[in-house]
Amino acid sequence: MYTLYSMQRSGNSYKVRLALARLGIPYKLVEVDILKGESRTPEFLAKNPSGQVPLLEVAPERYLAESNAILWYVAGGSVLAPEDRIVRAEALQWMFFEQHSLEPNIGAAYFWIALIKGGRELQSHAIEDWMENGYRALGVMEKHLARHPYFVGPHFTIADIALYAYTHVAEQCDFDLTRFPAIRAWLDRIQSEPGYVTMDWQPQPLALAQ
Ligand SMILES: N[C@@H](CCC(=O)N[C@@H](CS)C(=O)NCC(=O)O)C(=O)O
Repeated sequence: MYTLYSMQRSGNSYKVRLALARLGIPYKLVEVDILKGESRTPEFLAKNPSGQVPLLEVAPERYLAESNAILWYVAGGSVLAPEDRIVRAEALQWMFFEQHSLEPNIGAAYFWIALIKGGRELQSHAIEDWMENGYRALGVMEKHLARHPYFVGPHFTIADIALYAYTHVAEQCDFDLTRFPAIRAWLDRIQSEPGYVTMDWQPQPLALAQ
């Protein structure tokens, strides 16, 4: 059984919980509080030298980091992971976009504004850039979603999961989504997907690590 090292309020960790829930894959969940430095202990760094969650133990002592790589691994062979060469490349295109245009801006704003007490004041110099670049990323997504129901092909895939994680909390960190109707409709579509779970959801207690 997989062991997922995750933090409940981390969007990157939520991607993996959402995919595992949708696929009905059981796993052990280990909560790592990055705010208490739990991802920077020698024990954790031995598992993931980047000192970050999510981290998936795929087999004893074999660890996989990077949320989007984990999504490809857990969803491999399922309907969530496109196999057709061009569709797969399109999924990768959006997942790279998520990592370089969305997560560093909306993810950073979410972390400092929604999770860290006093974070808004501490990061006042950076917030303007995050807002400007975050809105630019939302604009790109809006254009695509105005013409397509999902990011890749006609179905929900891991590309949607990757982009959903931080977009669905954007309003918690000052982004106004009222001017992005296609994004809002897509958020609603994802929430009505079978197996959808919220960011607060955890697997059944039996699956929780001791
Ligand atoms: N590119 C990585 C980013 C992972 C990441 O930034 N994780 C954050 C939580 S969302 C973390 O663990 N931060 C703790 C730290 O850097 O010390 C991914 O997609 O998994």
